[in-house]
Amino acid sequence: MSGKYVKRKINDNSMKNVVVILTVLFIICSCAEVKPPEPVGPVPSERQLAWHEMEYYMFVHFTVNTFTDKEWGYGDEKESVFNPTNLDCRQWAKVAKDAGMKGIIITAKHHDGFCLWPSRFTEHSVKNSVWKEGKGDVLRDLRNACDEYGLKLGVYLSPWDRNSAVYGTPEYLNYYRNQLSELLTNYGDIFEVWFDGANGGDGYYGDARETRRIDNKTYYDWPNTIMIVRNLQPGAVMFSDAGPDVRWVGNERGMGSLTNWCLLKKDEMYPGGNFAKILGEGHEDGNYWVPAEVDVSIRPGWFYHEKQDSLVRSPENLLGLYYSSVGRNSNLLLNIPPDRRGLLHENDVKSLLKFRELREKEFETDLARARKVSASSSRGREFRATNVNDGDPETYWTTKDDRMTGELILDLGNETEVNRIILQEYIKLGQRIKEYKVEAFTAGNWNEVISGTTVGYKIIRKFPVVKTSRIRLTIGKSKACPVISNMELYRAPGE
Ligand code: FUL
Repeated sequence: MSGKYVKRKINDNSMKNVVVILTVLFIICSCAEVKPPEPVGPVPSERQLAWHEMEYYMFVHFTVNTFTDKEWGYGDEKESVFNPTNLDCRQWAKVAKDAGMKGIIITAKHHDGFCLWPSRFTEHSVKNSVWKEGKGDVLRDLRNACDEYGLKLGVYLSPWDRNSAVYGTPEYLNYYRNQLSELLTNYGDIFEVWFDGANGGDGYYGDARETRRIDNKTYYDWPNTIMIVRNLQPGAVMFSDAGPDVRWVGNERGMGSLTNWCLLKKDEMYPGGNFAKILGEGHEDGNYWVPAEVDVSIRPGWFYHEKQDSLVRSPENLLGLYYSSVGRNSNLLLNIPPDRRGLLHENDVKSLLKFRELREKEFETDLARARKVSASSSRGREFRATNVNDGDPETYWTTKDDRMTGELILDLGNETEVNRIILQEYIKLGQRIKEYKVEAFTAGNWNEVISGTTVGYKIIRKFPVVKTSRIRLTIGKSKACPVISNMELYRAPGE
C-alpha cells in the first residue's frame, strides 16, 4: 500500500467524520431552534380560551322588575305581575346575531327570587304567572332561540334571594344548588355561569320582612358550588368578583383598565368583597388566569323602564364602550333589557345595529395583512416575523429565550394613512408583555404614535391619523421572550 494511498484514505475518512459531525450538529441546532418557548406563569384553560374568543355578547335582565318598574325587587312580588304580552326570545336572539354578538346571558333568577323557568324547588316562578297560563319557560324558549341563531347561552343565578324563607340559613345552600343543577342539566350547553356579588340585607324572606346579613366570605361555601358547575358543565366558565374563571372589571361603566393582567391572586378574594381597583388591573404576579369581563347596560338601568326609552346609549357611545372593553383585553357583556312586551325595544335595537355598522367601518381593511415584516431577532423560521400578519391565530413571532425585548417593523409598501392598531399575544404561552410602543416612520424619523403597558388576548388602540410607509412595534419590557400572534392596522373614518 503506497503512503499516498493511506494518506488519501485517512483524509477521506476525516472528511466523512466532519460531514457526519456537522450534520449531527445541524440537526441538534435546528431541533433546539424550533422548540417553542415554555409558558410563563398561569395559562388559560380550554374553557377560558373559548370564552376569550367570544369577545362580545348580550346580557338580558328580565323578571318581575320589568313589570314593577324596579331595579331590585323586594321578593314579595306576586307571580301574576310577570305578564309579557308578546315575549319572543327569537327576536332577542336575532338582534344579538345581527349585532355581531356571540351569545346571551339571562337573569334566570335575580335578587327578588322569581325564576324564569318552572323550577321544581319553588312556587315563585313562571309556573304561577299568567304568562302562557303558567306553562311557559323563558329558559327553554331562549335555549331554542340561541340554537336557531347559533348563539351560546349563559345563566345568571343570584345568590342573594329576597323571596326565600330560608335565605341566610344553611338550608338555603341546598335550595340554591338544586336550582343551579336544574339550570345546568335541562338547558343544554351553558357557556358561562354568572354569580353576582350583591347582598343588600333586607327582603321579604317568606313574609319575615326583615334584614338578613350573611358573611359573604363564608356563607355560600363557594368551593362546593363551583364543583357542581364543573361536574355538570365542564365547558362553562364561572364569573364573579373573584372568578374562578372570569372576573368582574370593578365598575359598571363599561371601563376596562389600560393595564390589564389576565392574572389574579383569587384565593385572597371572594364575591361581594371590596376589590374594585384590583379587579380592573388584575395582578401582574397573579397565580391564576382570571381575565376581566366588562358588564354594562345600554340604558341607565339594568331592567327596562319606560322613562329611560330616550336614554339609550348612542351607536357612537357603544363604539366607545367597545374600545374600552374589547380594546382593553376584556370581553364586553352588553345588557339590553326586554320591555313589558317581552321584546327588545326599537330604540335599543336601532342603536345596536348601527353600532355594528360603525364597528365594521372601523375595521374594514386590515392594512397590515401579508405585508413585509422584519424583526430585530427571531427564534427561527417557525417563529418568523410574518406570523403576526398571516391571519392565523395559531402562528406567532417570538425571540430566543434570553431576549425580553424585541422589535417588529411592518412595511406598508406605500405611504398609507393609519390610526388604529390591534395587537394580540399568543396567550396559550401566558401573558408576558409589560411595556410596548408603536412608532411611525415620518419625515425621516421614527415618531411615537402610542405606547402602553399590557397586551394579553387583545388590545385595540386609537391614535391620530399618521401617513407612513413603516410602522415599528417595540416591546420594551416583557416577563420573558415576547410572543405575538397578531398585528393589524386600520384607517378608521374620522381623525
Ligand atoms: C349586580 C346587581 O345588583 C344588579 O342588579 C345587576 O344585576 C348587575 C349586573 O349585578 O350585582
